[in-house]
Amino acid sequence: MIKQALISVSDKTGVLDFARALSALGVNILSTGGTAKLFADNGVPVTEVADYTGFPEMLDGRVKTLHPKVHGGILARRDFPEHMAKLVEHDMPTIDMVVVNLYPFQATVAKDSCTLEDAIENIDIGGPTMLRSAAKNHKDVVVLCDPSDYAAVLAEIKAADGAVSYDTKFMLAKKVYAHTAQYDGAITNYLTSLGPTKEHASRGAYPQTLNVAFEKVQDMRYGENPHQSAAFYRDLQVCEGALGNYRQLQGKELSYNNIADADAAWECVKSLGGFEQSAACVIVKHANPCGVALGGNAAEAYARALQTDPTSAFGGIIAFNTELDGATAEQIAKLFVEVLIAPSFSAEAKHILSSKQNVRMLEIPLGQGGNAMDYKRVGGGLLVQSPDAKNVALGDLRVVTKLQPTQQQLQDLMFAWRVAKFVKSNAIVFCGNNMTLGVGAGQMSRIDSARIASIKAQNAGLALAGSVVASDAFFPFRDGLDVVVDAGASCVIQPGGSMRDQEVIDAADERGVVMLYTGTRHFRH
Ligand code: 93A
Repeated sequence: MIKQALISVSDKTGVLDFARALSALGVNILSTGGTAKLFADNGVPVTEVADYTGFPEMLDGRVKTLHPKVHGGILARRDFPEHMAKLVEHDMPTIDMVVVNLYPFQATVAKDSCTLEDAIENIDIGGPTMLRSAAKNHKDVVVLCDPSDYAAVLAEIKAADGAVSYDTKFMLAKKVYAHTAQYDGAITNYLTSLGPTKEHASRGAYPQTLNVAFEKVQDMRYGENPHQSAAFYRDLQVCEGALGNYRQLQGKELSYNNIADADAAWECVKSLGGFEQSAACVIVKHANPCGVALGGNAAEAYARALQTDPTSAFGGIIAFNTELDGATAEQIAKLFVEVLIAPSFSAEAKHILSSKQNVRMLEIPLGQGGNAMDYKRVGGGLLVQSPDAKNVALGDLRVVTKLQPTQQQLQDLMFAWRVAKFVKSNAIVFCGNNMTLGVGAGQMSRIDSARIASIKAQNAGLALAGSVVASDAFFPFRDGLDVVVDAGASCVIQPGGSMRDQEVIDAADERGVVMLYTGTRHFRH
């Protein structure tokens, strides 16, 4: 039975209605300054914690709820007679519900103007202490740290005549420890990213101790291979357009490899904005694009992407940057596909694909932004880097040959370069007319990637004469360039930066092709 609740929140979303409902159920409400004022101003009966404890809020609010009468009321074991006797002896009624959310530390340090003083003042002490007390005693205390739980808990209280089930209380307690751990993690990340003294405080450095928090989305049947176990965790700070925000509309359970491949396809297709043709389609197999194309609409983009490597596309993952419509769905339904990804699926597409119940359909908003950090696990450690978010612009390109590119070549070069960024190194990507013609991926030597890309184009019956080609890193020797020119390329884009750049430029001039430097490399491992 909940007789008394302590409510102290920085984020006041939904709290007034919640308190009003609790009060109507006869619950006595205790609150700190700002929260108490909100309730009093809106006619919800409330007792200030300061009046309750007989101790004023002091030290600019640093000490508000840190009082035995608060923590005794929360922590006393209701099934221990000695505990309950102590409460009576010291006039400490039980506190049966704690509703707290914390000073906005993460939002404060995210601001560029944040000083160390600002950050420190936003380290909440009393709030986490109450949350941890209540969560420890969750058998008898309901603890809420997330406004999105108010409605369900209220419904349960109403349905069960003032009681909340053990399962709910346990779930809420687990949530609290995850929350306070994350909060302390954010404080540690911030403080240990600063220099050794306040004077040396610098922003943006990688913290000495890195705390990252992810929440589980699902367990998986198995990992990369059937003998490995696996689960998918979502970044707690997931940005809108990231894979972690997927909504599965139909299909079998996602596997570990599905998610890894879906991420590669989605990141690639998202980067294909800003071209004359606005629809883009990316087909991925084993984390590499095996067909990428632009089109006037989704169906055209798909048909062209499929041409690059129809053999590899079998069992692939297909992503679109535009709504997947009925006409496209009809074409896709002819192929064996593992996963389809799009910002939306038309009603007709959903209907057509419902006959292929195994196909996993993921809807993801086409939002901006990306991961703040890239992580890569290595034996006994973690590599952390900023993501490869750089998109080379036309103005960044430098022509290094005597021959100049045409407008059409420039457009194709930009497209090829965007795609090459998502192909595992060494990446060689032949393109023409806004579609991939041959993709060489993941070889240990660049010349082998070049040979493979040209063989793949040949296998697909796609001519490379007059094509453009992108190389994700420089050609160390002229031999790689000779291979792509022999295959038919007339225009080459690469970062430059080799000791033998001049040898490669001379070779390009000798072979009568155009070559441009991006000045940016896109290794992907
Ligand atoms: O400064 S504190 O660390 N000291 C406290 O004793 C304390 N008690 C509650 N911060 C404290 N709180 C926090 O105040 C809560 O976690 C909540 O975020 C905030 C609510 O303050 P108000 O009701 O005045 O808006």
